[in-house]
Amino acid sequence: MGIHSKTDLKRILTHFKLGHKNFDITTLDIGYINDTYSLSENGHPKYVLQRINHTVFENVERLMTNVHKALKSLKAETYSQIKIIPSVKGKSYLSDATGYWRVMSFISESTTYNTTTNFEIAFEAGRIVGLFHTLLAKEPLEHYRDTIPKFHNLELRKMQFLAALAKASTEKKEIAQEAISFAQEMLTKLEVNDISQLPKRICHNDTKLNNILFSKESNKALCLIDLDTLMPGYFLYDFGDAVRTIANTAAEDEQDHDKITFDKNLFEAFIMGLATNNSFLTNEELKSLPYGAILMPFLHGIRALTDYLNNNIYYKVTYENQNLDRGLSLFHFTQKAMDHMEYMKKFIEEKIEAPS
Ligand code: GN1
Ligand code: MG
Repeated sequence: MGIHSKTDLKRILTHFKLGHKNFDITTLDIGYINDTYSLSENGHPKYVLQRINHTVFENVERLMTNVHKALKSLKAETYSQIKIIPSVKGKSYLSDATGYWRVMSFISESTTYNTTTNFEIAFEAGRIVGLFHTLLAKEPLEHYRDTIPKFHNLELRKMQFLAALAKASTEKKEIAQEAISFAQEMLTKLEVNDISQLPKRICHNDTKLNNILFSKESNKALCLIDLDTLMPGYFLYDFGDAVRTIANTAAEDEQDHDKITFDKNLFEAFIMGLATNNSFLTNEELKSLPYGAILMPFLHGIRALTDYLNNNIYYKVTYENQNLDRGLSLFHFTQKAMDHMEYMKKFIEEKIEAPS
């Protein structure tokens, strides 16, 4: 069992409106932030129990309100609905001495992929990310609150990186030398881009491939999961996060950099899937997409590097230098994406219909 005992977890479950509480509880080793458990019946997962990281998400009430609102609009024949199971007090989460907890339905016969080499999966990922945005396109932005202010803000991540660098030990700085130089070089390059004129939309803000559910049987994408960071943002964020995990067939913390790819065929399949949605992006947004494919891996890389320099205070790590490995690997992909900038621009122009 993970960091919570079975007795604790069973006790938590008594506070939720579940028909019975006799589930087999297993730890799901997913994500770097929350603690996640699967609740199964006769070997079939039925629900997901999660402890929300309250240090990262300071206002859980706000977060759950965003999720509730979005779920009301995320309804379509080809989009599976995740249900939030209320607490016996009728709330969308439970807060007690052990933290903030929620229970969600598990979509049967569904699965996730950390990476893929399957074009059908890449295509489906594009289709569902586009569908998600199409369904949320008319949401009034003012109805949603920021769950993590300035989450994908380059200036904030730069300040946090510089603060960590100023405090880091000489030894750490030496070990991370290559990553630190790359970050500094890239910051100068990226800072000149002003995206503030782009339209804001309700974004998922963590559209990595393993936050998309797929049908085990048909490979169809079913829906997006992990709506914790759902809040206003720019479409290029969701685009970039998807591309960094689809065009790259290696793990996010891959240490063998020869394995890191910018696979054009997978990228193209993703774009073709995205293009099946009616055009919902402005011309300016379409032009900004290649930048998103550079910005997002870079932002995740600099955040991982910052956490390494800070002695791993934010992300869960399974070994001491994992944040550094993630940083280096993400920077490697950033470079690959930069090398494909013109190519991405051309392919997107050709395949995604601009608004008339
Ligand atoms: C974190 O825990 P998880 O995997 O949902 C992070 C994301 C990163 C991701 C992997 C709130 O998400 O931004 O994409 O790790 N979430 C938060 O790099 O920081
Ligand atoms: Mg997440």
